[in-house]
Amino acid sequence: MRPDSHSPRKQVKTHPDAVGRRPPELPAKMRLRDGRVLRFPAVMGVLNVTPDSFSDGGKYFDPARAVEHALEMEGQGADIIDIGGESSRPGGAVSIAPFEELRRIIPVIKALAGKLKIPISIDTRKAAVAAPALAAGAVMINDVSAMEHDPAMAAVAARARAAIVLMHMRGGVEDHVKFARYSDVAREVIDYLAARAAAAIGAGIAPSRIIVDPGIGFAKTARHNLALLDALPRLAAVGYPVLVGSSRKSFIGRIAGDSERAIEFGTAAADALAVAAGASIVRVHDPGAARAVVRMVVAIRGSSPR
Ligand code: PMM
Repeated sequence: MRPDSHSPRKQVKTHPDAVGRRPPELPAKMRLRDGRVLRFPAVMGVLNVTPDSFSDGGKYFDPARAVEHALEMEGQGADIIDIGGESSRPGGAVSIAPFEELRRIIPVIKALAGKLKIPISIDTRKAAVAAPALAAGAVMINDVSAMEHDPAMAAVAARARAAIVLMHMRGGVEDHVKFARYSDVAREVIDYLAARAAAAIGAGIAPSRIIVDPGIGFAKTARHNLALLDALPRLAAVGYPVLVGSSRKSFIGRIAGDSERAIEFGTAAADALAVAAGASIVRVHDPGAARAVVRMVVAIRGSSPR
């Protein structure tokens, strides 16, 4: 048996510069508030407990199905599960009240907190949803509004010592499509995220718990998404772990082809280049594929003599 054939996860070492352009000063891991450690590059599995998300809307709206799917994603190699109760589907998302969002996600988080070995992230823009989700077992907040939608979010994150994803978008989840106008999209997004990270630190959130995300598909055309993916090394150089969510988004279908298979391979290609360019987390619908992608990138980047 080849020495590396039985335990690939253990065998892959993330030397500080083992992933090529990944800036050496970027953290190789994040310690979460419950003491668990999230090692980078990490795979975040998407669990949309919604009737209307764009790629899996309705599939996991039933709590039992949602729990089953999260466990399935853990088995496929996810390092973290991101649970969302409100869709942000471009051009048609409907904002919902916090009580409805809570009704969708709390039973799922409670059921999973005792079953999953990996951490749970809550995808919400609302402090009134984030706080009960953290109390139910989540350890990370994924806020697609970078804490701008709800001014109370920063205090909730700081008090709970939760990790927080600050994502770039313009407008709200209902109407961001019409704000896709930039003169230099990479510069504007990078400056925005640096400013939001500074605001988070000002509100008492530890720098070591901040993750930034260029918001692929949110107030972005296909051209903007590509420019941002190409500029990831510059975003990573700001110094915070970068999360990238390209998975199955419409620009991939437009470029790679719109068959299921083309979208799957297009997603894998985008994720591979993102990890090679310094992304610390890829947010995906197919953690099995993303796990293989991450292993390959880490192995290739770590193989060159330096
Ligand atoms: N994309 C979606 C929802 N939440 N959160 C972050 N941090 N980054 C993303 O790119 C992102 C997100 C929309 O995609 P989905 O409907 O497949 O969840």
